[in-house]
Amino acid sequence: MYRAPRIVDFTLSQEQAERGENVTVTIKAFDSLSIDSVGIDLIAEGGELFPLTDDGGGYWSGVVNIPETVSPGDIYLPVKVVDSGGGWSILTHLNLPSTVAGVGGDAWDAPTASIPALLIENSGPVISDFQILKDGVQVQEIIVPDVGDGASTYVLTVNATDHDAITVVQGRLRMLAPVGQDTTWQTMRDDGQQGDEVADDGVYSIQVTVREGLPVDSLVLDFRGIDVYLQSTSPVFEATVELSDKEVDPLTNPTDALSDWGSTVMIVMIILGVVMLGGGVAIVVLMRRGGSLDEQLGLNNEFQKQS
Ligand SMILES: [Ca+2]
Ligand SMILES: [Ca+2]
Repeated sequence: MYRAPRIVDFTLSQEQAERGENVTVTIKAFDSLSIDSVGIDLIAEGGELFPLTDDGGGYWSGVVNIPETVSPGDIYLPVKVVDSGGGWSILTHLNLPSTVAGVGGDAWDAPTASIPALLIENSGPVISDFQILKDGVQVQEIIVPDVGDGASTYVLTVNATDHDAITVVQGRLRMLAPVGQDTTWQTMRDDGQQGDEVADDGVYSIQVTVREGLPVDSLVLDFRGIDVYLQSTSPVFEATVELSDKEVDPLTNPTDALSDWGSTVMIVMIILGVVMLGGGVAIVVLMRRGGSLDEQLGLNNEFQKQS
């Protein structure tokens, strides 16, 4: 009588795993014929068939890489057992020993049990790479407009990734939020609209209006994402923003300096040039009059009188 292959023992190296993680599986297979191969078949889960190697004594073991496509929660790793007669089974249950027929027996009293489940862990979206953009160009700080100059607009962006679909990405924007919403989570967008440069690229953006005369301060903004299983980024991602009343610093931002400060730099250079030219003329005159340059300049007159 032909009997399908079955498994009588199944152990996992761990009870839970992240997607992308490796888990070691050891199985004892049983068949009335010899067993050709044993593998963990995750093709239906969007993964592949992970072959196990024959350790002898009916045991087979190997490493399974948990596919990114698996949903979080408890899963059973399906075991594919192929025997030398070409029969095969995909199993998620164990045949427990029978008091009548022993291990692997098919007797009326042989109970079955589920193999141990593996808990696929879920975490909230990973937030990274906070950026401040002004007119599409990355900047290091936010300049608060002087009173009377009107508000100015910046775009804040973060990158968000998750194994699962992301439902929403939000920022808690303190003084940069609309009035009265300092601690409200504001929804960011990834639809290519209103300051978001590229739709669906995982870079989430939000436009902020910087009101004139805001206090110059350092702000800690919070960002989080929530995935389709309602798992939230924990702890929240913090980004520090400097609010400044300084104009563009020509040393740290040479491109802006050329456009915004070109005329000022030119005036400074002209003044410097005049001073240096004047200095040069004075030194020539002093040297012609003879004597030590220090003496002529009056630098050590006091010292000479004492000696
Ligand atoms: Ca997730
Ligand atoms: Ca985007």
